[in-house]
Amino acid sequence: MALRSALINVMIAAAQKAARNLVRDFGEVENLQVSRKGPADFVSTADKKAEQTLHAELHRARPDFGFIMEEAGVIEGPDNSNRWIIDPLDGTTNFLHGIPHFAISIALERDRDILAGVIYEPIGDQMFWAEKGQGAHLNGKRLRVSARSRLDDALFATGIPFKGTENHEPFGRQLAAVMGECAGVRRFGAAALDMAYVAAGRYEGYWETGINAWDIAAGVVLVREAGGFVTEIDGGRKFLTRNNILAATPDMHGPLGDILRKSTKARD
Ligand code: LIP
Repeated sequence: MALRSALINVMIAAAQKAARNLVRDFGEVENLQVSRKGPADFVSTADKKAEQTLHAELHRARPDFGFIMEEAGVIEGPDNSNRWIIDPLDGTTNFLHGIPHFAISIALERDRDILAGVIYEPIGDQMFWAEKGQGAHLNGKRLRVSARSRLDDALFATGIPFKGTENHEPFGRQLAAVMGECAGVRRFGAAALDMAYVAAGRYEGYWETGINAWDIAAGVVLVREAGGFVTEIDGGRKFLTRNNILAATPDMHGPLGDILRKSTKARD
């Protein structure tokens, strides 16, 4: 069993506390599916409640740290080198539709670098965590990215843009290019879990455009500590602010990036 630092213990305890209500609320969502209005308002309240729990727990443990959260936005703290980056419910659309694939994602950013990350998938009780220099873990098990080295065998994950988001047409070209080269492409609907699955060796890579920092921040340290590479699709390092990401094994990061970049140039 890996020895967890005090920091990781704080993050895990906060995630577990917020998850208890989220799981209860997920049970309610199933009852609300049949109503005409649907469970949308209920889910948005569940999301906010989870965020408030995470904020309260993490603030109590580290009162000086700042926050960036999906619902409440930025809260500055007196210590401006440390901030929590939080998605209280990643995979909201899945949750809303009664699909048990969602997670709580908590990252600690220190001096603009992601130092630690926890991604908790409460239905399957999968606690993914990583800390810089301490490895990536799933519950008690150490994680390594996949060793599959052939594109033909590679399974990738992505996010499909939807109504109200951009990049629909370029995404169509990216998908067409990638699907012709690999064993499959999955869209499971929770970016944090897509990243955690790359760290766990389940996918060889994941890419998405139009993505927010809170969806991917914890996954960055997980993938890196499991031996993978994380960049923007063009290879840049500003994935937390430029809304696009490419996370993959060392063998697949280059080939997947090449395919994605070529498909973007194809129109020009
Ligand atoms: C969602 C992601 C999903 C992505 C969406 C969205 P939310 O996060 O995890 O995979 O495609 O763009 O960002 O809104 O459920 O926290």
